Formats: sequence, structure tokens, C-alpha cells
Amino acid sequence: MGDQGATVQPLSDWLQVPRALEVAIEGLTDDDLNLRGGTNGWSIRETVHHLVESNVVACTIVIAAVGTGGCTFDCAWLNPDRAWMERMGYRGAVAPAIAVLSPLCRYVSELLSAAPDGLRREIKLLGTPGTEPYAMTVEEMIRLEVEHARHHLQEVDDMLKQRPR
Ligand code: NI
Repeated sequence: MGDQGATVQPLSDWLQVPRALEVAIEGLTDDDLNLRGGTNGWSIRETVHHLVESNVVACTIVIAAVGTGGCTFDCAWLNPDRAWMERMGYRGAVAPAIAVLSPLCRYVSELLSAAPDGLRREIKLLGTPGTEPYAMTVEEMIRLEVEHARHHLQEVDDMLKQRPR
């Protein structure tokens, strides 16, 4: 039982992420969404899109890892720097991006609950050329996504606290 609880926890934490994102930006104006801060100097809008993208990629990696029984995934292209943000533009609303996250996380959680050993599948993430692959299980990657969201949502919270009134 204890072991089962330990494997369910990361999924239930992960399922809270879309709601946490919704709550974080509830009632924000366009100007609020354009506020910049955090370690990357991103706007709140860019931060929201970054978190959605990160989870969309994580879901793809889960499917690859479960379907193949363990996979190597090339993440070298995933470098959300200033140029990435400019190329993406992100001029539209954030609501559709957030709206896709909740059903996506639910779908992949259901998939992981049904797949034997789904959470224990091994992933090797390839980063910058010349660096060692980063090995983890699906479960560890999901825990990292939860931490990742907490980190950026804290930045959003700090930006909003510092906004001019
Ligand atoms: Ni990030």
C-alpha cells in the first residue's frame, strides 16, 4: 500500500498544476500579463506559455517512454531564451494555452495509472551537444515538472507583488 501511495502522489500533485496556473493569473489584465521579472526577465504571459510548453513536451516524453518501454529523447532544441520568446510572439490570450493543460495532464495521468510500470520507465534526456544524457524515470520527470511549475509560479507571484499601483 505504502508503495502504491508513493507512486500516486506525483500524479495528484501534477494534476494540481493547471489549476494553480489558472489561479495565479485570475483577474489579470493584459498589462499585468506583460509585467516582467524572475531570473529570466520573462513576462507573466511568457512564463505561462513556457510552463504549458514544458508540460506538453513532458507529456510527449511520457508517451515515448511508456510506448517504447524506455526512451532517449532529444531536448537539445528546447532552449526558451529571448530569441525563442520573440519567435513565438505570444501575442494571443493565455487562456487557450492553460485550457489545454488540464485535460492533457488528466489524459496522461490516466494513461500512466493504467500502464504497468509506466511511472518507472526510464528516460534519457539529451541536452546541449557534448553533455552527458540526463537519466531519470517518468515519475522523477513528473516530480520535476511539479517543482518547475512551483518555481515559476513563485516568480509570477513576486512580479505581481512588485507591480506598480
Ligand atoms: Ni523553466
